[in-house]
Amino acid sequence: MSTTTQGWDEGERLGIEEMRALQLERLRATVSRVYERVPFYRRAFDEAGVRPGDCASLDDLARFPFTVKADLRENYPFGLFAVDRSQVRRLHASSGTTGLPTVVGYTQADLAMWADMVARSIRAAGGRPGDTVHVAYGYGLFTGGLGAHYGAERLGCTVVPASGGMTARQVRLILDLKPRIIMVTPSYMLTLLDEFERQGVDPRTTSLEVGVFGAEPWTERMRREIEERAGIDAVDIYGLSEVIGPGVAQECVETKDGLHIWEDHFYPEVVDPITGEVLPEGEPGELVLTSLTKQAMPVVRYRTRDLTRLLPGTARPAFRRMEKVTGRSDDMIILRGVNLFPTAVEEIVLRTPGVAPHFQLRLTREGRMDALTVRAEARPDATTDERTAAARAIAVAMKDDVGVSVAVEIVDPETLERSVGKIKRIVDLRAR
Ligand code: DLL
Repeated sequence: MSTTTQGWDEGERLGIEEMRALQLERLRATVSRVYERVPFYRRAFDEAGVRPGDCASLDDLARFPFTVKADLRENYPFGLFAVDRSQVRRLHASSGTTGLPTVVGYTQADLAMWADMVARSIRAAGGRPGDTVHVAYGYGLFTGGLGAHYGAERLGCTVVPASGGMTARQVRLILDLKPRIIMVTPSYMLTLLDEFERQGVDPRTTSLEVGVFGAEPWTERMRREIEERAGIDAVDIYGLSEVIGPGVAQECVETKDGLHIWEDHFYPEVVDPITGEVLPEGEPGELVLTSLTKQAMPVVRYRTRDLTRLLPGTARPAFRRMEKVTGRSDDMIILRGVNLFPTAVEEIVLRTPGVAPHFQLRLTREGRMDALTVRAEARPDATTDERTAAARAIAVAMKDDVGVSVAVEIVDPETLERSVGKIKRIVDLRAR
């Protein structure tokens, strides 16, 4: 099977026809590989009545069954691996929001491909060899820190492996080591900006020029806030541990128009989240990804639950784009008939003075009615009056813009539960 030790810029030279041919070759190798080596896939393909040989065109992929997160859990920890354990060089795990973690593995070649894709991503974000990159994604089982780290090194950058937390120290490191690029969750970037301001430093005056933000959904409004307050270009990076980690798709700094999917390694489809039917380009639905070159843990038609749509390539014409992720299909709340995504609440919280854009949605049931409480963190300097006004403003906007009546609680800064820098957006207490 082909790997990418040739380099991160390899696939960027392909035209669309060459890309499709390469994808088909790699896809066929992948479905054969998993059928031969992973009992889970053999069973799933047999049950669906498909054989690797049935994959004669890229469209034939639609005949193959989906893989879902529960399949990883049921085969915990190593059941989906396609190589001998001795070939596995690294494990990562995602805590997930419920139950068992999911474990993913990488061979040496997988790690090289991953570093290539993150290097390509940083380059598309405007990074260059010789730049210093401050990595504030968490290091550890989460793929963010180490994924960003090896990609930046692969591109030829100097890495500051800051990891998450210790906000005051992060600010000190940025001021002293003068990185040009920061890689961090967008919500933690806002915390860093608050800290700069608390220390009396105008964040616009630092050495930072580019932020590569991902691991959680964020909006155009959040981009504007970060770009204005930090005086940087803010671009989006997407990925998930089941597929590789960060570096599946990246927004290009010159266009900022959605994320180019690195299709020479990750084949995208968008499907109807309910029927599973493949949707045409441009239609919104759930992103499904198939790895094309992974060895240790290939995935075929993995249902990401992330909602987006596919668009033609722009800055990198051979790679289709995915629109900024608007939410997850399992994050959608239906509250008294109104479909609601956390990103809609984010828009409101962001424009409300006195609160930080750190919020959580708590669903409860009162009698037979579902009730939603928006809990948002106050800004560190907000007065009691400002907190009261913010609560009122959020409730009014939720009613006027989204169409639902909610309760609002303004909580103290840094009090909402966080895991690897991501706030758990939805706490659903209805079933209890
Ligand atoms: O969050 C990998 C990553 C690290 C991506 C650093 C980007 C930067 P997981 O912990 O497995 O992996 O979580 C994957 O996070 O299915 C999305 O729901 C969400 N997500 C990741 N990137 C974005 C993004 C990492 N740019 C899950 N926009 C995914 C929206 C994102 N959601």
